[in-house]
Amino acid sequence: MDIELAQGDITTWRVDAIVNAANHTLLGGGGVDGAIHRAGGRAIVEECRLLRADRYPEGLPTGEAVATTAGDLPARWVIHTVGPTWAKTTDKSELLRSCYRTSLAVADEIGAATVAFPLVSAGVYRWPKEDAIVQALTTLGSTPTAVRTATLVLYDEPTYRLAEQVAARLA
Ligand code: AR6
Repeated sequence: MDIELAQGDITTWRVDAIVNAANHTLLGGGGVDGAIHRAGGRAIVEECRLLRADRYPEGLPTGEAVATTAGDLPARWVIHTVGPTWAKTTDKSELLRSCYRTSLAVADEIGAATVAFPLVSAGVYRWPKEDAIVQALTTLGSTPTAVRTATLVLYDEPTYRLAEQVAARLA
């Protein structure tokens, strides 16, 4: 799989699937989740409501992923995953890596060949950006998948520059 870095608003990405840094409720929130729900329209929240009623009455567990329509977005699907919140005293990085692995597994199930990821957990959930980038790139680079291209979309310029530095160090 090719792994690319890009900067911008993931809701504008024309790929098979974009990943959403969601929360357990699947019903929207702030950050990239809010942006996806605003730009994607009612169809996403309607499908999320059905998923909550049928498959996830208690909510989507941290580290897992599930796909819905992308509604009005240029992508075909949204893959919702729930990252862990950052905690100084507990190492939750396995859950963060699980978000990338399970999102790729869902992409394989639905036949998505191109997938764009945000930097899961690195906003409202306060994961330090540099480590979030390391977890993202190392997990994407080591997960067997039929996905052809994974793009890590960094929202702002400083985070994009940081991701370039981390990628160069890991290469
Ligand atoms: N495109 C790309 N990246 C974005 C965009 C965008 N449009 N908007 C924000 N980011 P966050 P989390 C970046 O907070 O930390 C929500 O309320 C942002 O700069 O979206 O996993 C959910 O409902 C950061 O680097 O997700 C949950 O409750 C990264 O995306 C909670 O926040 C992730 O930031 C999830 O928190």
